[in-house]
Amino acid sequence: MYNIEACDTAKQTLVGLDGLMDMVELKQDGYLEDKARELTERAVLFLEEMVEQGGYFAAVERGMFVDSGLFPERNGDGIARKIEGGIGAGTVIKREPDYMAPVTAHFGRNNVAQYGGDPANPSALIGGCTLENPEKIVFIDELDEDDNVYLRMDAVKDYAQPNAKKLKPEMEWLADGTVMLTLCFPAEQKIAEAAAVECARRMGLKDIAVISREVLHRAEGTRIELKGKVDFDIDVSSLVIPEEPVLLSEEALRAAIEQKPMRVVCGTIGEDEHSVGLREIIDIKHGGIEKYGIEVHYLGTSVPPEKLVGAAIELNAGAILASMIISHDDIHYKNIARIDRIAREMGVRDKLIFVAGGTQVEHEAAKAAGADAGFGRGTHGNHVATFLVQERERRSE
Ligand code: B12
Repeated sequence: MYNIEACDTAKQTLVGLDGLMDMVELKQDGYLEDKARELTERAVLFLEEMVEQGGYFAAVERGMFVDSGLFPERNGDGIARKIEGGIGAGTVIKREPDYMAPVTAHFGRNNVAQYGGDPANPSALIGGCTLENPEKIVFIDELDEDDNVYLRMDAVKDYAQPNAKKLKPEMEWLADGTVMLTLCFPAEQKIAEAAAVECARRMGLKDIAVISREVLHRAEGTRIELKGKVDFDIDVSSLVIPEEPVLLSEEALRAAIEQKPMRVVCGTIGEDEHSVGLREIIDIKHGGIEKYGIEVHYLGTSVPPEKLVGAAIELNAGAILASMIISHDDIHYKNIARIDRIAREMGVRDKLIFVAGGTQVEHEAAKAAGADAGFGRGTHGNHVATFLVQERERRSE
């Protein structure tokens, strides 16, 4: 769980580096090209010397590895380990002559003959091993009356899926109640850390522990990640879960557009370069609205609100679709209001269906800001196509 953010960042970078090789070129000459052959020769020399010295372990003992010299030059700073020393020394034990292993899966000599066993069926000597008779396995957990698998599962049975009636956040174990918080303070690290712990305490978290502390630029401050526990449950039946929208069928959508074609203009707005979400909504290959015959004019990314409305007028479009993923300083809702205002000033607001969308766009808030509808995470092309067709119908009534 704690690594999800790291994976997201890696994914974000990967997506962001799309087309990298169109801009960056791997050099065909220069250091790597010149040295590749020479390094291979040095590696061969290195291996030859290892053999001369008596093999891998002898080479390790003599500190041949991690020496910073360019082999065969040596700087004497390699890491050396004694063949007979270290944590593993003395842990490999020679078998006693009377050693016996009467198990089926045993590789090598089972040594059962000395006890009257049959080497072709070694486990027969003990009436079959635990692979053949799993019921012979005695689980350690069951031997511990106070702490075993069944007791642990019983303690959290109300939270276990499927159909758990209660929920608790978790990071480590089922229903451990652990939550993670990221806090940033314009303060030096010690102060920031203490402030973060105090915040978590006031938020009611228990067992608070700081996970990481990252000093940003001095002018910015310190970012703290911490974990803590909540001691309450969420009763699933008390949650307000939005109802699934009723969607028009694919045939109904196609028929509506065929009967009365629709043209839309769209883009990501302001300074927003996040285009993946909008492409999902429009592109035919993602099941976007093009699929139903809607004519889409994609204006690209970071489109100024004026340009979006202007293009809608110029193309005589029936709707504008604006994507806004970035939400700092509520810029998404501010841009919705801007588009609405410009469309009003240009006298076309009532002719245009205005749909806004983005990860943090909420339907009611988008409507309050001036859009006709707002679509958030998990939206698909058919949600938007259904709204467009139904809204057009409603307006013509
Ligand atoms: C990929 C990505 C990028 C890529 C974008 C590549 C591209 N061509 O799109 C790159 C690397 C360029 C990028 C840059 C930045 N990013 Co970024 N990025 C992401 C990331 C990882 C995924 C976004 C994504 O593609 N989601 C998948 C799509 C399918 O989902 P979606 O966007 O929500 O879209 C769905 C719905 O929202 C809806 N929808 C979306 N648009 C529309 C429009 C309409 C009309 C409708 C109806 C529906 C709709 O339908 C879609 C399908 O279901 C998110 C983190 C995350 N996990 O979400 C951060 C994230 C969005 N990025 C973020 C930030 C801060 C940035 C940068 C500012 C980072 C920086 N300091 O440089 C820059 C901004 C660049 C800019 N000027 O826009 C923040 C935004 C925080 C916030 N609160 O605003 C996020 C949340 C990461 C984070 N946790 O901090 N990013």
